[in-house]
Amino acid sequence: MHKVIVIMPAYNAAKTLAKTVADIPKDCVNEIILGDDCSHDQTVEIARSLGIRVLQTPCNLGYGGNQKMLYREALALQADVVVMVHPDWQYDATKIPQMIAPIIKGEKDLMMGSRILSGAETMPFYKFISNRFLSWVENLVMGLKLSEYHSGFRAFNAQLLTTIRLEENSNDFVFDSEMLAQAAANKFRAGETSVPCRYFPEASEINFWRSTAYGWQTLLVCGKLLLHKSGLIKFTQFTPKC
Ligand SMILES: Nc1nc2c(ncn2[C@@H]2O[C@H](COP(=O)(O)OP(=O)(O)O)[C@@H](O)[C@H]2O)c(=O)[nH]1
Ligand SMILES: [Mg+2]
Repeated sequence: MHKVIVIMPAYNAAKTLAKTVADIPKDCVNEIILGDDCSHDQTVEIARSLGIRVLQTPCNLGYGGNQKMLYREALALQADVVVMVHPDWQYDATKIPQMIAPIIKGEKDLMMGSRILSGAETMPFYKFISNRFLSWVENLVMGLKLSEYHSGFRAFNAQLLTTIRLEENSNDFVFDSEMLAQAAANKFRAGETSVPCRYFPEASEINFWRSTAYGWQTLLVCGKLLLHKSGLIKFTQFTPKC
């Protein structure tokens, strides 16, 4: 039996957390862990009332810092598969069985829930265009053959999570891009499944300027990976843990 743990990096997710947790199919998930990054709302109280495990960052670390804490905890709990989903109810968590099936069968090491495959009709236009452009660059550099690299719904096996150097990544949003670059550098097998995405007022949406910074930082990660792969400059961030 595979142990499946769902992790949710949360920041002010009080309005959407219960709906996200309700959608998680409990029959194929062993544990749900919420990481709270010093939210100003009732996220922690609601998580506790839902009976899920709650971790709290000592101070506001950022989205990547929160995820580092969560992957560490999931691995300490002997997870075989870790599913990361945003707690803002944007991604359809009922799709967890489709996300983890190729990992459990041993065919893939990581799976992405793709909004592009599901049509992305609801995605704001500027996000759609930048997502398409960045994903095109990332396919050229990382070669994971994914329709998108920016989904907030991902699944990984424990071997990948114990091989890549998560601790060397940013504590900010670009953590997600760095993780995929590390997976590519270490030749892990990636797959994807179509996941509908919702855009609605209570969902968490990083603003235009933070999205722009994330885009540039993602391009920088691609540049670093190109240098690393060419052998011109080796970055330990992309090497496996021994
Ligand atoms: N630590 C931290 N987490 C955040 C912050 N803003 C958003 N998040 C979390 O990161 C996830 C992704 O951000 P979000 O705004 O939803 O970006 P989107 O993927 O473009 O919708 C959210 O679901 C939140 O849980 C923040 O300022 N700090
Ligand atoms: Mg969101």
